[in-house]
Amino acid sequence: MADTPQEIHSVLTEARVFPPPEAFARRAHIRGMQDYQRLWDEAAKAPEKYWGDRAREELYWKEPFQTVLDWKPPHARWFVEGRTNLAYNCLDRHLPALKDKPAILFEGEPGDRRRITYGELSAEVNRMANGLKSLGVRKGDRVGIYLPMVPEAAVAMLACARIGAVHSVVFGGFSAEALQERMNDAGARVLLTADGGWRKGAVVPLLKNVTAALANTPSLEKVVVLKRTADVAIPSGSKWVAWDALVQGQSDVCEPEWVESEHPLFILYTSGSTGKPKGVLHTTAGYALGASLTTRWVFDLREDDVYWCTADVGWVTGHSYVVYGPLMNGVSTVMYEGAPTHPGPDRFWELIARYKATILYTAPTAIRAFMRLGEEHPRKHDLSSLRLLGSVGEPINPEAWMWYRDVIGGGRCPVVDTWWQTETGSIMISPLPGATPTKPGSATFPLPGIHAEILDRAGKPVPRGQGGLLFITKPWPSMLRSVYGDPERYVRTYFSELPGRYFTGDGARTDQDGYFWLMGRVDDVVNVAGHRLGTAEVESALVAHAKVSESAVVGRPDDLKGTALVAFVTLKAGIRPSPELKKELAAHVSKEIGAIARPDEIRFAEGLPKTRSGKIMRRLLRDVAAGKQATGDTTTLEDLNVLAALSQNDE
Ligand code: 7RM
Repeated sequence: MADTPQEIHSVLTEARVFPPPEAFARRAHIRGMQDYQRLWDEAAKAPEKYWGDRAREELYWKEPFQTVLDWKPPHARWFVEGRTNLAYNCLDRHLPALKDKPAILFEGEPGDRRRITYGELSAEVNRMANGLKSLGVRKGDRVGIYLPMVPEAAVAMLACARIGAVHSVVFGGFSAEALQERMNDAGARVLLTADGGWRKGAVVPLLKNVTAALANTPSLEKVVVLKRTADVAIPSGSKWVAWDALVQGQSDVCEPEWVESEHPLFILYTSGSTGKPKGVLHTTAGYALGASLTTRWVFDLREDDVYWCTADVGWVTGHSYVVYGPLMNGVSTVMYEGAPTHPGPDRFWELIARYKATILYTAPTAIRAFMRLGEEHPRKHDLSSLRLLGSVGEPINPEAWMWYRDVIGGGRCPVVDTWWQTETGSIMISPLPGATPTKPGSATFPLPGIHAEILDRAGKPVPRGQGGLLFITKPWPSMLRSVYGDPERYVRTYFSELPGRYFTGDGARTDQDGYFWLMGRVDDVVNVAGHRLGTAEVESALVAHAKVSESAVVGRPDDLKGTALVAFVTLKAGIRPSPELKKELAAHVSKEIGAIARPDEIRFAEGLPKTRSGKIMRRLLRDVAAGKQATGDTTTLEDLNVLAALSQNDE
């Protein structure tokens, strides 16, 4: 947690504005700022009417709800007494109209392809739901999912939702220990996994990790194994079940479990900066409403869209925007198993051309990696099917935003920079592409019904232009309900900064036009000679330099200034590190932002330590910069070697 309640100085200036293309706006769900404003005002004036109306329109209800919201801060219950089922909302209600429409367009890393229609997906889900029941899984039981990005991951999630079981997806890149910890915390009875998955031409040894984890997972009764890489055999023993054998012979009819709105839907673990991961708990109806509505509005979905969100189902983005949001809206969603640059640097662009994807939703870290590889790769492919681009996961620096818009979007596609969190369940702050004039690097405005406020530690709104802490001050349907098994941690982590108001952990500011600019985690704020700087802005200035690919800026204790700025920089392909270049970069930051932001030290690095979902782990870099051994949780770190290399680098 940042220490002092002073203002955070904002140093980023970005003046470009891109209004929605007229032709786009004309056909959009929300067509202008007036429409947006009207919805926002309506929601603010009568929130329960607003959310109640949306919930009735958006979802199929087996039993109508009686109360829209029961809010006893910080505990919310939404759509009380209603009953629904999320799998039914994703599948059954679209049949028979969409029976033959592709629900999932799958491509494996080795190049294998499957086109799965709504009818087929529905049958698969029902067979697995019956299979789970045959293993004794009942409503409320926890089921672990540890799978590669294959359609069966979606089948597994939907099958759980169908029978009221609570899924907990663990990203396939996590280790045996991480899996074990999560299965034990959730008390999972069954684990759905695979022998392996494909990544960068190699097998991810899922089954090996599961076997190791099983040494200490007392709650797990059964492990169901999908054959994907076929490089290892399923062990023998009564715990082990072959996926095919489980679903074969099961009926493709399975009556949905009509669960109450607040029935738990899933647990998803998210790492805190210290200590054990938090099991973020989401419940059924509120989450479903958030995912469905934001997918349609933010991506301005049309029936014929081919929508591709590149996130893994192991992250919340994969839950809300690969599986549940698109399927509730009846569109075709692309699912790709492997690495973005395998077998070549143009794999993504080849996929877009092949599937004629109309919407691409990916992360700044991927965009910066593509920038580094060069324009020639996307230029080789026909990307003219694209009509909308989205970004999520980190602040996107204006440089990357412009590149995304120009090179990938051909200058014609709106870019939506979407801010949200595992805890928020669905997108909170984002442009509506037919309405909002965008500014490169700004997530623009909160969606209707979302009360995002930038406050100081005393709860006082900070003036425009000044940085502060981002809070959500009113409950929203897709908010987390608890930290699984640790309700006290829920209150402490999210509602103790200012009681009754949800603290995001992020810093932000608004500009003179009221646009929101996210400034990264509050822990990533540094105090240099009395100025609190959001490191994201210094990074943004560095990345704007033609030779820089990526950067991470952290503070190091300094006797004189209190904190000195240390910048870790990776260079674009072909650029050689040199002492002159360090000077050039330091001068560049001074010029762009001012002398207070001039890095005291610049370190060139081959790579930066990132989480497996691509977020830079500045916490670890702070230790490296201070010459310390990295401390705290490193289980989410993508590549330990990167950290080792950084610690040695002291030229
Ligand atoms: C969806 C997701 C949440 C944290 C969040 C922010 C950062 C995400 C943006 C962003 C700036 C964005 N869930 N973040 N999106 N920062 N602009 N558009 O990423 O739980 O894994 O992470 O990610 O710090 O608090 S998450």
